[in-house]
Amino acid sequence: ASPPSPKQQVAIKAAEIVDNGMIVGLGTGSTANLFIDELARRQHEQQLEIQVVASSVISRVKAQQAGLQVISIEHLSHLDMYVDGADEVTTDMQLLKGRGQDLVCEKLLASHATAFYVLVDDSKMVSRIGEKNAIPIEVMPSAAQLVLNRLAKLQAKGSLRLNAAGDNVAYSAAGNLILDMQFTDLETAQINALLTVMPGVVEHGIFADIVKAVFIGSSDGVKLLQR
Ligand code: DER
Repeated sequence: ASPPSPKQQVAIKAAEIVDNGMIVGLGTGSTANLFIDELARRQHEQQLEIQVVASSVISRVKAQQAGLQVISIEHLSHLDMYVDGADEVTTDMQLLKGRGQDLVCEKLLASHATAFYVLVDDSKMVSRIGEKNAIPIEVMPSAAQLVLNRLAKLQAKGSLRLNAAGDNVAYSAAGNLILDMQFTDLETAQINALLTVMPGVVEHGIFADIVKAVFIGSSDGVKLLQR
């Protein structure tokens, strides 16, 4: 078989730190899928006794099909770890997420987990958040225009996310609309602070200071950023 790709290598590393008896949160996306596969492999090969909770329907279905024991978020007593991908990572471990449609649940589980681990390949590394992607801002549908107006006053530019066909707005898994916005003259910490308290904003893609470790896969192996 061909050697594991950088993304597979980080998924393997993350699956190795799962211990018996843990409740493990599953992220959403292509890297999270590789982690689910590795976790299922470990459970099968080493009779691991774990339970999992998923950040999306697609990850729940994948986990169930892989034979993992899925519990619902409503019944969570605690969450030992949450493992997910990201769209951008800085060397001081700030993240941008939300290119998918499950941001609300991803951040809920990431923030409540005892340990939040992020799996990326080195293409996701940036020197500042927002360098390569817009900031996803999930808004109450009725608040989209009000929030857009408010952000325009802060020189932010962007638009409502459309569906794949481009012929309608995209709704998130939580039933909200998503504004993809670029900010020019505000620091990440300022954007994070203003979005976190802005009425109408349900969630946003800046994950500041909640990551325990980032596994970075590249052609020369796996690097670890640790808090
Ligand atoms: O939606 C998200 O935040 C996901 O983590 C995602 O954007 C990362 O996906 P990938 O692992 O497929 O790159």
